[in-house]
Amino acid sequence: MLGVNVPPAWAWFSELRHQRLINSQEYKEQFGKWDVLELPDDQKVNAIHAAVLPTGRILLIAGSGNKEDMFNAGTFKSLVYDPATGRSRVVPTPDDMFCSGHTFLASGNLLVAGGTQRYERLDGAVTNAGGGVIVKNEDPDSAPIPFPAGTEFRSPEGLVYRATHPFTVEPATKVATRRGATVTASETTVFAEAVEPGPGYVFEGPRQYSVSGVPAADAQNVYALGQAMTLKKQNYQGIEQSFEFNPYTETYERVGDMEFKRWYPTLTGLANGTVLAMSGLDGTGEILNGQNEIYDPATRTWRERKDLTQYFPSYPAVFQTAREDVLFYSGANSGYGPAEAGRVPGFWNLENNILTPIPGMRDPDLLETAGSAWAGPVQDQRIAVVGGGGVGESPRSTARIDTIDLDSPNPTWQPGPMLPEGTRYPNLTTLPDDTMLISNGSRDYRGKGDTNNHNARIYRPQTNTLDYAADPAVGRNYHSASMLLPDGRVMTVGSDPLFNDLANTIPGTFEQRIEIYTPPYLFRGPQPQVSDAPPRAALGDTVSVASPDAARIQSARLMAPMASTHVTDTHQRSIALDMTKQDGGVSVTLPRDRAIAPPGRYMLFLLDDRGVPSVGRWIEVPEPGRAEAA
Ligand SMILES: [Cu+2]
Repeated sequence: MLGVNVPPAWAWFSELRHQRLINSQEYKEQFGKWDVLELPDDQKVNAIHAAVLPTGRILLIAGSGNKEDMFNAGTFKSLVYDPATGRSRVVPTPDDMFCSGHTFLASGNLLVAGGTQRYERLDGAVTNAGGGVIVKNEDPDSAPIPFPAGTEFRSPEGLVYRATHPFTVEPATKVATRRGATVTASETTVFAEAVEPGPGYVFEGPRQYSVSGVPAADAQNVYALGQAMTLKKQNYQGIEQSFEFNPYTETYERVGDMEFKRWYPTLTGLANGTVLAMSGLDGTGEILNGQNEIYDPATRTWRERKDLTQYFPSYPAVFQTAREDVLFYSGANSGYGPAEAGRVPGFWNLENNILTPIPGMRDPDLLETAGSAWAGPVQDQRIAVVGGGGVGESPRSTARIDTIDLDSPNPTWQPGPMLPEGTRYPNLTTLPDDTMLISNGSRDYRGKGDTNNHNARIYRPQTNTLDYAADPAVGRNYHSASMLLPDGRVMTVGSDPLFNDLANTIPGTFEQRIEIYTPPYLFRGPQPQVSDAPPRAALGDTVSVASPDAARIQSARLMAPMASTHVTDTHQRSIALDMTKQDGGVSVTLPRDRAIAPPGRYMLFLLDDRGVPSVGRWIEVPEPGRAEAA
């Protein structure tokens, strides 16, 4: 046995040479360095969601972690990890936030919305016919009616289907008109399945059902409609629950439910501090057909924006632009929805709901599982779209990096450099020196056929060029994330391969190792020190930042903490600050515009003449008008 495990001498020698090379100062200064770390067994989580909290700690959310046995057991996990000490703590997780959406609020809380109501059932695994029904209530004067799981829907033929989950039916809406009033029945979509297995319960075409357990007073007004009950594949289903994770108490606080259940939604923070939730699969596994809703942190409630009806595939990458009422959809998304709908990038005007498409990107049919992010400071208004693959389980992927200047009078896609390989699921991390780390990903769907890309590059938006970076040791594809740490390093987590082997025969195991990248800038010399900085600075303010290294400070950036999942992070941004040197430090001026710097917690970095960043100092940018709270 020993003989089998000892590598041939040349392999050992070349490995030794490789180790000496990648650990040499010259190499690290040019390409950076990766270090793998492993948490104790009881602290390992399937890191599907990752966020940098304003305490400097990292929140990793697994929920059920893409493990159906954990889901069935109701075992949901989150971990808070402190990169400064290496300590971690499992925190109670009240619901299955697996494949939820999230973004940071002005308060520093992380809003987490949606997640998993039910795991998918593949073709052949469905025993009882199932489908969505719409429960209607035509009575505007009834109270909301709660129904338990198991509520029965009976067809005219006497076939019975049961609701798999509880639901609540709202009263109809009544709008006064000149001639009296118009009543619109309320609609609640519910998933139901046949009380018995077998094809006898399958049908296509509309049916009206009676609903069990309706209070006598509402009997005439409540009924259900359905289109089909089938034995076909049943998708994952979403939940409406939402939470704010409080980073100071490290607890989830339940807030108002969304109006729609969502699995794979994107949450985008808007300039005014509210949050827009888009897309996702609903409670029946159907992709939401353009129902978008807004979270108001002041009331902790959601409300549908009925005027905003744009449809997107799941986890769409939608960014707040410098124009307050205009969002930009990069076309990148993460995995559900038909090929022909909602795939073209463009500007979405929230005042009139018009989406102005901006075609012209290379490989426009390879945008699923692409990464996208602001390239350079957000004031440049340049978005980069990196890699991506074909729709669904396609083996196709692209090495494309294209950028677009949203501020140009006629925004058009510009070709950038190509990655070394086709790359689905690239992790994009904006660094304080205005470069972007592009790491990991795989050529094929979920790393099939052993196609993880063990490489990384640093993209320079200013010159539209790509630099080589050291190779990560761990391969990462689907369900992976990266984030900029407060000390200027980058942490990568997760990866959920479909298979573990080249022949695609061994089911994949979730990657639980963490890897930390130390960029070249941290090998060029000591980090400049920040000896004092204000905890708070309002938009337009000029504040003093004390530093014993002021003589060599050349720039200052505010970095929004990352909150990444499914290679989608609409919160990540770098904000350039105007800077002048003064006695014993520098003074920096924040932009005036809340579309550039939405209220929130940021990391303030000072960078020296060699591009070496300080350790980030947390600073609060309060909502306009609330600065005096300091
Ligand atoms: Cu997922």
